[in-house]
Amino acid sequence: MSLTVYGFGRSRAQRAIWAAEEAGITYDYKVLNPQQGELRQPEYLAINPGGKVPALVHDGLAITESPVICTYIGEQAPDSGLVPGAGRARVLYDQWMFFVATELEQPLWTMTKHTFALPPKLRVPDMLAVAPKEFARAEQVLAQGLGDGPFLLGEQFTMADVMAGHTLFWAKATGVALAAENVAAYAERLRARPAWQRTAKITMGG
Ligand SMILES: N[C@@H](CCC(=O)N[C@@H](CS)C(=O)NCC(=O)O)C(=O)O
Repeated sequence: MSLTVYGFGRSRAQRAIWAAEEAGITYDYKVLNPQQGELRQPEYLAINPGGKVPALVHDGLAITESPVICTYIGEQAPDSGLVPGAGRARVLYDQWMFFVATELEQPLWTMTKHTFALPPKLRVPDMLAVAPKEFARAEQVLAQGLGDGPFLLGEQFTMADVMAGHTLFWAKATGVALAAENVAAYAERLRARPAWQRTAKITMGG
């Protein structure tokens, strides 16, 4: 049975689509419209009680949280190397997956929320002074771990690069410049990947 990814345009669901494109697996993409309340419909809440995207359904199993979805997709293509098997490489992979979700992404999410995602009366302007500093600190850690790369785990591209790449594209879209030269070059290297180019077309039409 094929996989179904739920998402919309420029969202974390792009990570799931990018992952599926890298893995070369067959999937359906169901586009939901948040403006029309489609994330809050009972049918969707039964898949993701949080009413967020991405969600993945495969063989009756509903999965949420983009890093977990990327790993699950990579494991459908076990010979791809997209997800390392148990051992040291897997520990480093897990470390980067968590780092992106909890350290690198959070300041960007804070900026997004306090710029437009939250209703105006809940926005706290001071957050916009703190978040870029937090991002810069996390970017330094990424820069140090990446070194000469070309990828986070060295020569092997993995789903950790999907998570990191998408988050760096998000930074650029938010107007946050990448201070570290190796991180900026890494982001452009990832942007040029055919699987990301296809993802951009599928999710944003270009
Ligand atoms: N931790 C979740 C975050 C998911 C998330 O916040 N998704 C946003 C889009 S990027 C969403 O669906 N927002 C709609 C809403 O909050 O109503 C993940 O990484 O998958």
